Amino acid sequence: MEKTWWKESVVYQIYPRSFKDSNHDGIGDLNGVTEKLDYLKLLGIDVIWLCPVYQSPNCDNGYDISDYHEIMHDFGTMEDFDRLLEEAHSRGIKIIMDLVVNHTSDEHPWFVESKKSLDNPYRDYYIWQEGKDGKEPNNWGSWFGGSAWTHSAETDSYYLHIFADKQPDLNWENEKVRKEVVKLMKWWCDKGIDGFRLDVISMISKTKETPDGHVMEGMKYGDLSPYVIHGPRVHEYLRELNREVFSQYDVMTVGETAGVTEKHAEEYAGFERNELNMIFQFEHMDLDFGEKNKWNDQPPKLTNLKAVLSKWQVGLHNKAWNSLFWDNHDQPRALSRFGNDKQYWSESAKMLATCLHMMQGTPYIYQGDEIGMTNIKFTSIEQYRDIESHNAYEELVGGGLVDKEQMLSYLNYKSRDNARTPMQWDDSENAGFTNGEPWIEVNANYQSINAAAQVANENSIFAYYQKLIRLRKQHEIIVYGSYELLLPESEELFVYTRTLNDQKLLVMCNFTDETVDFVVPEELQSCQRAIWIQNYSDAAAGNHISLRPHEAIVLFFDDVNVNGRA
Ligand code: TEU
Ligand code: CA
Repeated sequence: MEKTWWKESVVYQIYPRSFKDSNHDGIGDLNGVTEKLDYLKLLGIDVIWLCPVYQSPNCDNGYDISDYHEIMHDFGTMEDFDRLLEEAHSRGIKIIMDLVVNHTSDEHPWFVESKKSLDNPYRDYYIWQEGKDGKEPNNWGSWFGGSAWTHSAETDSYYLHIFADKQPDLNWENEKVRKEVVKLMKWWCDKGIDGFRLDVISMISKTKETPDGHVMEGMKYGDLSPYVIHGPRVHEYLRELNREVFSQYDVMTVGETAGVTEKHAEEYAGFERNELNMIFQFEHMDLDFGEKNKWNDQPPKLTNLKAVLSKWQVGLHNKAWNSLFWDNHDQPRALSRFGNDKQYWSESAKMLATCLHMMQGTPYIYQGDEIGMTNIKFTSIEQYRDIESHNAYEELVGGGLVDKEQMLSYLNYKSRDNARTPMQWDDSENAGFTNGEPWIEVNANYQSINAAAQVANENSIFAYYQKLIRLRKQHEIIVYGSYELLLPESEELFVYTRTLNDQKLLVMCNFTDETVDFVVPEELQSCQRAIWIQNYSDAAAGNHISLRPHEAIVLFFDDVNVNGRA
């Protein structure tokens, strides 16, 4: 397998609005990120994924861009950005930009022009259709609630928006749109950035036909996914971007591709495809979907979680590259979702990190996970800021489909705002995030859960992450070794091996609050071994191991004859 820097990197995702507020207006900003670069250096990460910082009216916190060449006022100026990039580079940290080119803001000048008249030069930059019998062109529902079509009075027609009505979809069929995207991408690359995280890039090509979508029972709108995901020309477009931009610079690209299977992944990110370096798949995030799509409050079964992640590990080996993540700015906190964020707070944070970081792929750490941040318990919809949460509440509670209490329980478990509460830096007021009024409430647990306490403690979750990152840098087996799942039927343990030449890693993770016994596979029992990392202070070294609640142990075996016995 070809060795590349992005395969060997650890990425840290920053949601700038919630990271660090340098001027105390309650909103995190670029200077705040610059201030914390030394913290990130200490953690040991290689790359920052910076969520959108472009000018935006913020209907969706920056995922609605109104100017691709300006920095959002809340976040600072282009000079601040340039300084951040320079300061990051001087510490050996790269920055990849989150870029949203499936849609723009409705306040982007292209859309302002486009909606004016049928013969405006920008008309075909977006996707317009005539209404049907005075109503929307079809029954498609937007992913953020309501119809996916919004009426525009100027021309008495409708524009498509997969997301909010303030996020009109660009028309990639139009060559001019593609040229604009190439141009703006090159502009950022010429500035010296190190790559892109491409927002919903699997949706840029739509089918020509736009029939009604399937309506799930009890729902009002039809499913548009079959017509907008992995559309007929998506790979042609990506190869064009690769030819014109990505291949011209030393950049990494990761595509956000909802709805991918491993087969799709090979198409988007296969080593020989010249499209993207890697993609985000969401199968493990979607396992707890219920009758109301993502709105649910029941965690998935461990066997299902293991089956999905293992399928991706094995499926992409030697063909494409995995992105490893437990959460991001669109997901609840991993520790609250897959671990025990109370009784085994520290153990399960470390266990989850072990389980992820020992797999094959590029690990992504979402801000705050390295200090054990948890979901927030809001008791009223007013405390939420997220447009998706508000729209869902209105649709499900307002529509009489779910009662209030139930919906709050769903939101407590699943809302995106769980990941968007301010980063907890120390135990001072507002967790050291701001001296002003934070744009969203700080989690009340900041007095015990914060970066200062973590950095000061050599047994902290933070210290554990440092060690995981160091191990990855020291041992190729973690990056390049092949993967095999053991005990697929266990609802308690997640155990797998990694193999490179005659070396093996045995990764053992207990996902429960109980002690669970495990026997080291026979072919390894008499091999020389070393404990690489463990989340209890004393791990058992024998062949019969009692894994304590949320215990994780990684054993390394050398001189293993991979075909059989040692
Ligand atoms: O997310 C796309 C996406 O798939 C989301 O709808 C996701 O399923 C949802 O947020 C899960 O709750 C990207 C960005 O990551 C997200 O923040 C944006 O809101 C969205 O695109 C629109 O740009
Ligand atoms: Ca600020």
